[in-house]
Amino acid sequence: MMERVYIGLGSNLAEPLKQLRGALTALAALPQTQLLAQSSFYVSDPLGPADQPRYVNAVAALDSALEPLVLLDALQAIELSQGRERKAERWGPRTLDLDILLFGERLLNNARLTVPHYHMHARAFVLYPLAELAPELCLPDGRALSELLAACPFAGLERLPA
Ligand code: A4P
Ligand code: MG
Repeated sequence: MMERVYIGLGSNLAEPLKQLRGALTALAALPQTQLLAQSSFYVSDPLGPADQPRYVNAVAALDSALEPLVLLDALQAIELSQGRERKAERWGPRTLDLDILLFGERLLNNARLTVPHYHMHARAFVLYPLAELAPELCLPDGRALSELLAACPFAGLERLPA
């Protein structure tokens, strides 16, 4: 069964736009998966340690028949293939971060995967690109994306022209 999946993409090292374009190409090539749409690219200051470059973020919509942990493995393989190093520092700089924001209507909470992504509700660099793809979206808990947006200022985000 195909389920609608939203992926958050982020990068702040090694030419972030190039990293995100490479990641989108890799997402489009995943087995049992279709890349349906991608948002614009958005630039913002880093959340977390301030001594790192600004981020570029985007959101992609997929239809996938992969199981969530199989998809997570595939996303982590893409991160590694694009030079991601996992460091101890929380929220440190990275060439590529791929987060599963939503996986159909599923609520997942195991050692490797929390879905919906734990901080998506309050992050402008997730909510605004997501709204480009699915303005009418509701989260599994019933909250409307429009409601979350109303509580999350656009200030600080810069949408790059297509
Ligand atoms: N994991 C659990 N749930 C998920 C999920 N829904 N999707 C686990 C993906 N992975 C999930 O991730 C650590 C572990 O989370 C994985 O092994 C997986 O099993 P990671 O990518 O190694 O670590 P991380 O990304 O550094 O940690 P975290 O807490 O996910 O960081 P965030 O929340 O992704 O924040 N500022 C701006 N402006 N833009 C950004 O994109 N990103 C971060 C990273 C910090 N500041 C930022 C941005
Ligand atoms: Mg991550």
